[in-house]
Amino acid sequence: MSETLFQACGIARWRQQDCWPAAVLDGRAHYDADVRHPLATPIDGSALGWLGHATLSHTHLGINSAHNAYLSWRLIPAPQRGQLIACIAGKLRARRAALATLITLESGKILGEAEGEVQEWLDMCDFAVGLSRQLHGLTIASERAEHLLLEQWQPLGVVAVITAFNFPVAVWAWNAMLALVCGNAVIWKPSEQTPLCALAVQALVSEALQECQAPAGLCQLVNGDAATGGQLVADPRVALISATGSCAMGLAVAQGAARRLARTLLELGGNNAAIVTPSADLALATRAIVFAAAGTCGQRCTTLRRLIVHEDIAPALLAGLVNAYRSLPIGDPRQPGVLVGPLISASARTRMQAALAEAIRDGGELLTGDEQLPVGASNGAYVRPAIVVMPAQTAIVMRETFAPILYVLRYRDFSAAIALNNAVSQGLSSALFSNDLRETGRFIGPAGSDCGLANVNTGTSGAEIGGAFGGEKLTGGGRESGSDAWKNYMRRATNTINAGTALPLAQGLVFGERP
Ligand code: UN1
Repeated sequence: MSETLFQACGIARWRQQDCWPAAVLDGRAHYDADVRHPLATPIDGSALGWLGHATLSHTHLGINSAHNAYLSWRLIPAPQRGQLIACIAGKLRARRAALATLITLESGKILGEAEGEVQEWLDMCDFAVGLSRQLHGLTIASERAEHLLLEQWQPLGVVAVITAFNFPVAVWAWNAMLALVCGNAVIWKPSEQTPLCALAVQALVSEALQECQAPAGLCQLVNGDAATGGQLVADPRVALISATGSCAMGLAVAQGAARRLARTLLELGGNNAAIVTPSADLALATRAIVFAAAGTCGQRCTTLRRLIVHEDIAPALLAGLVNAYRSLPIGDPRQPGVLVGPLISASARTRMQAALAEAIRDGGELLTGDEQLPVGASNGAYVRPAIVVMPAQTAIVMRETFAPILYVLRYRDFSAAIALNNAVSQGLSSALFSNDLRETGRFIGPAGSDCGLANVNTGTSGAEIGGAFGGEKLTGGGRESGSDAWKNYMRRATNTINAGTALPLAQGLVFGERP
């Protein structure tokens, strides 16, 4: 097993008789001898040990201790809280190569993309440290003499973070770096498919907490399942549930949270489209489409799934794309030069094949992508990314299949292209390839793309952390990472302060004696 890697990531000490912890609470590992499931790398199916399962009492203890940590952490001035993030960033810089290798081993994404994911955490650290001196409210002109009207942002409480396998580190970092700097504690339920990345993150953060003499309970980790998520959602001490994953999971979280009117921050499925118009730079569009549709083996929430191309340029664009797809280096994601690694599991490959079969039944023409690829003698779920030309936007096109399938739709009129873009129930990301100012204006205008991300001449995936990230409709409406997403992790208090000796009432109200 990858002993040296586990040591470099600070997690080797946590493995007991081939079993990884069910939870890490207050920096200490907890095990569950009764329930455990096997872990394997998607690269070739080789074993990575066993994972314990967080019990009800692990999660209960984790929330309790996180809540206690929050009670003291909220009193620490925000710029000092920022110093904890700076310390985390320092440790991460020293461990970046090891962590990227672990991300590749556990999620199957290529090393370059895993390095990008670590960079995304570092970027979030920079952003959060800067933010620690800028958690600003407003002063508002009061209608009353000698009165001050203020808005302040206060820490919220315990933030539960639920993440998916495809970004096993970065999406936690979006949430945790902001939550901590805003004065909160975090309890994390990572994907059951990528617990080792979560343990490596936890090991690093535990060291930083100790070094900065911050409460050990500020970051808790529970390796559980949907029931664990349900427990986090139901617990009244959890102030915010931030969840990333499928629309079905998000609906369950939202319904559970609604029962106690808890706050949610949801980043769910996408069914992202790119429109390519006759004025587009086709060479640039082709490169962007290949990265967005085939990168990460089609397993980003921002992956390009629908290509809406003007019928006059469709033959030229598709010829270039098919060429590029046929020469995509697919294989072991650790090898330099490889651009497409395996799908996360054999069942993901089965779902991809079922979607392709349905598309073909609907009259789709498969241009590339019907082979299963044996890579060496391995057990990985390697596939060639698929392109399917569809006669219409049928049910399968409207659904998100978490695999590299690009459905092609042709259009004649630009309004029809925008209508196709907006016709799906998700609203995460979208792109326009055009050199026409009027088309661009319409696409990013009020009657244009209805998505949270609307890009021009760049693909649907690979957002920077500086902007707010998230989408509309079944994508859940949440906004994470940059811009003012930090406000999700704080509560707003409006303060009216009377600095005078009279008691004027708002709206000029007279109650009893005249002033
Ligand atoms: C995700 O797939 O859940 O914009 C997040 C991107 C990445 C984040 C993706 N920065 O593709």
